[in-house]
Amino acid sequence: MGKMQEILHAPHEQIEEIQLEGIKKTVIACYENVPFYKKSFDDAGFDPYAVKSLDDLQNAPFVTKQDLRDNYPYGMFATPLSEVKEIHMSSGTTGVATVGGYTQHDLDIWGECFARGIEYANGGADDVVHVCYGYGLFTGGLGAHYGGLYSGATTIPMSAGNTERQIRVLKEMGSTIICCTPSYAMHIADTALEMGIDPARDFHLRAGIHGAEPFSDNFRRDLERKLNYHVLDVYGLTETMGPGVAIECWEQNGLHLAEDHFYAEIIDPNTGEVLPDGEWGELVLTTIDREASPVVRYRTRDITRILPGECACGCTHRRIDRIHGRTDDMLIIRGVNVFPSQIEDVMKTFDQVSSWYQIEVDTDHRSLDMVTLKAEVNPDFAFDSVAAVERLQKEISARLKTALSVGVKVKLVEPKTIARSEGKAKRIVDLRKGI
Ligand code: ADP
Ligand code: K
Ligand code: ZN
Repeated sequence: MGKMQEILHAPHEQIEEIQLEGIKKTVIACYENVPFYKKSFDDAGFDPYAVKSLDDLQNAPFVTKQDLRDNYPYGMFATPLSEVKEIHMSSGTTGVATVGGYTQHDLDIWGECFARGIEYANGGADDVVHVCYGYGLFTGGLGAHYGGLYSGATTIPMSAGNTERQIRVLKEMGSTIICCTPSYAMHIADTALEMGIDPARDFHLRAGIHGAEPFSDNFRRDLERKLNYHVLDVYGLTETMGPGVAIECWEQNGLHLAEDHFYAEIIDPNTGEVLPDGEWGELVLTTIDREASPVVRYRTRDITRILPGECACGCTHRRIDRIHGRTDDMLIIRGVNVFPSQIEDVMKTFDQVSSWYQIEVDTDHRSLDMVTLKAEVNPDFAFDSVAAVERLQKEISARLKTALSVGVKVKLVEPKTIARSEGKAKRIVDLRKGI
């Protein structure tokens, strides 16, 4: 059994030992090298030298994205710059970027973690890994790249963009595994079809390792049908490393955390209380062996749960459910909490609409919140019948009202009218003042 197989199948007690040893070192390294942690541990009365069990970590204070921003650029680094090999920054979806540093060891771990996705796809040296996440500060491109190298695969550093060229390379080089955002994979598939290339037949893909943004099961099935491959969801964030913190195995039944590198807790986002397995809440991560940018109890703002029980694949690392949305994506519409995923769940019950949509929030003349869902119809929907369009709009709107308790105006648009993205899709446009 290879080294990776060994760690993926290690008894959970052994993983917990690795976690405890790593966490003890991490909290001390943070305390001794990062003034922010020294102050925050002292203020909270948390003694990093007194950690004796994993539960003791619950006494440590949380760290937030704002804390990382406040310490921009190097304030959170626990190693001198002379040991830092690479820098990445978050894509800044929700504001000022945050910075992560990587020592050689951190880069090695990153490759190893992402390569687990390739391992779950039963991949290795014989695979051609086509990476079309953007290369650069965004962690997607290089994270997948290091994963490809680690697994021994032939790695093609395409980066995002120039979609027609992506399609030629996918076809001609016989790429077997593609890594990019799910929305970009869909755009590649649709563009290929327009070019008269059938990706299900003309590409040679076996698996897609797609993440960096949420996508519905319906979207996944669409992708799998169009590209004739298996989609594995990969999760990660710049603040703890990048893609590879958790990845789905072939079972597609939750994402296995890389538990020997990350310790996960689920908390109630309002009270901070740690929740039992199975309950939905905010994911909190502690790095176990990150050197340059360790985090202790980082609040990811991502909503998920720990899936209880064991996975049929035999991997012993616990699984998180697919990310339900992020607490900062949650829209508060006239006082009601709404997640884009809830809207998506309703949309996927209608065959006539595609997976491309945008949610626009604005205020009306009385300063009340107003939500408009722009959704593309499928190409075979007869857009020329005004009556049919209006009927469908009303139907979707009524279904949304029941599901969300919020009125949503539905505006159906022609196929291909919502902007396609090469990276993360922009699903929400909030035009309200002061937001
Ligand atoms: P930013 O916060 O600027 O988007 P990152 O590029 O680091 O910064 O993105 C990390 C975030 O992307 C995560 O916190 C999560 O919200 C989202 N994300 C990453 N992978 C997934 C995934 N597989 N499913 C859903 N959301 C994801
Ligand atoms: K350096
Ligand atoms: Zn599994």
